[in-house]
Amino acid sequence: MSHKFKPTSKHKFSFGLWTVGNPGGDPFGQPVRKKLTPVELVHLLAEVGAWGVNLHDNDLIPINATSSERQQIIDEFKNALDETGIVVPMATTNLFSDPVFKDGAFTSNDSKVRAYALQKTMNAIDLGIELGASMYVFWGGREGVDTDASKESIQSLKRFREALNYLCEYIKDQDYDLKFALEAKPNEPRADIFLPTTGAMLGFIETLDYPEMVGVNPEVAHEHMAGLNFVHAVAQALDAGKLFHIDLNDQAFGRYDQDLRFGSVNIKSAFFLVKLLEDNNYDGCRHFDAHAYRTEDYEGVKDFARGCMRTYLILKEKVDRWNNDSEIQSLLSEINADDGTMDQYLGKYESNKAAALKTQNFDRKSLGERGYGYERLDQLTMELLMGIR
Ligand code: GCO
Ligand code: MN
Ligand code: MN
Repeated sequence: MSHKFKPTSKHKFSFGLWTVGNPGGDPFGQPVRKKLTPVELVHLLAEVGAWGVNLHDNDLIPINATSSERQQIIDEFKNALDETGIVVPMATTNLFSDPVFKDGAFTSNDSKVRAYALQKTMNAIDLGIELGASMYVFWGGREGVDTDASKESIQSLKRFREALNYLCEYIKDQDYDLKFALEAKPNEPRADIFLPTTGAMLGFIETLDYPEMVGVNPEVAHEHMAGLNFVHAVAQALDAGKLFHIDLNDQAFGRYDQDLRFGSVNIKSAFFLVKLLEDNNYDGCRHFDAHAYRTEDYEGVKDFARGCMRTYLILKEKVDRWNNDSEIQSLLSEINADDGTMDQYLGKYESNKAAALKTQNFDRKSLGERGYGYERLDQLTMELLMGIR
């Protein structure tokens, strides 16, 4: 592999323990890879050149571990971090695997489950802080329904809001330097998950007590599962100053949750995503929430992880090329040509502006006849992506 696309710490490439550690089980078949320990996974990530490792509480510490087992696991894990230089930028809670969460966690109809979910999350936040995390992700995997008979949806939103407000207060109380990132997904494992898209999360955040502490963690696959344009979802988050974290992977539209290697399905949308992030100087983690094909052994898992980062860096180079391609850029200036005559009408509303605009005559017919040149622009983009520009 050429040196040119070598990941470095400045790229902030991270993987979850659950991603490279995914042993390849699926609803139809057994795991196909032996489970590696968190320490082994940290070494694997260091070997492929990653910068960070993210984790759910139970990726590191089994749900039934005793406190002395817990401490030993943490000590060994911290040693591996020190040895490799790998950091823990993000942590999260597993609120979906154990049967206790089969009806959700913060939105469960059982108040004991809701209280347990808060307790488990506070403990997992403490763990994240101990490991150095500054971002905390909330993915409400089971915060939803299989039938609307089961939960009243406004009440569910209230419960979810109450839990997040509670946990924001906890962060303030403990004086932790930690932000929350909410991750939307439309379905799987529930038939319907509440707040199914990044846009829905952005609206919800504004209803919280401390909206400044909370942003989003959009995931490619999740927006694609909803049939939406991921680039637009991320743009809205950036525009709102709410892109706190991002889950990169890939996903064919209309399929089950695939978690494929970044850029392996929709190359053009991956390109425009990287362009959006890089052009806007996104400086958060670039987290790959994906896993290797079930056909792979651990050499294949390393190929998968290297591939995610390499594709990102190749696309970043393509973005530079696109931004400096004289034909593309001159076409863009033609498309956006502006003689300034409309400045008197556009921009912020003023009543005299509006009055003047109402008297302006527009040649609607010729405006409607204009060609925008997007076929040529897109073909140039595709040729650049296909490697001949
Ligand atoms: C999924 C989700 C998860 C979350 C993870 C971190 O589809 O299973 O993407 O992988 O990102 O639980 O919160
Ligand atoms: Mn996912
Ligand atoms: Mn995710």
